[in-house]
Amino acid sequence: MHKVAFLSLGSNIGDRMANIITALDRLGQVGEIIAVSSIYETEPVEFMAQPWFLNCVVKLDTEKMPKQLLAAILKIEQSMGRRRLQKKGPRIIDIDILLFGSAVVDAEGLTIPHPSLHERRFVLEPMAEIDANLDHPALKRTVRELLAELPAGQAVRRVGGPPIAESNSR
Ligand code: PH2
Ligand code: MG
Ligand code: MG
Repeated sequence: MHKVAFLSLGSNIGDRMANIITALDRLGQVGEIIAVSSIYETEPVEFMAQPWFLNCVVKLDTEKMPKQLLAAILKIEQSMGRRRLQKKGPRIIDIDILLFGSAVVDAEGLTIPHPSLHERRFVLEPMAEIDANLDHPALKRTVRELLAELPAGQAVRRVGGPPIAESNSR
């Protein structure tokens, strides 16, 4: 069964743009990429003492179940050399599941919607670009509303259009 997932990609180590492009390429093997947001350069949040990130959001059509999708994502992160040293700290690549259809999942190691989605400008801005009317299945607010309710701060600036063509084949 096809499901539509929204994923957040982030990198703040090495060639950040190349890392995002590699991750997008590998995600194209996990499902069909329906949409990619622009690339944003974003101020680190939550753990501030680290370099600025490049972030984007991807809309992915997948036949995987949430836990299978998570396993595939972790494999991509590992294949790109990610080492988990500092929680919320610098990373070559981070791929997070934001939404999975309208599913609400609270399992060991996997919470959907992503628990910080609604507090992060680096997630909401690119998401709004893809679909501002999208509903947060637990908060019952659209992405546009969540963005409007964010306190000021968290610098994000668009630095380029979507880095790959959409609708990659599997
Ligand atoms: N990821 C984090 C913590 N802080 N800040 C920005 N700007 N972008 C991120 O991707 C990010 C972050 C933990 O995953
Ligand atoms: Mg993350
Ligand atoms: Mg992560």
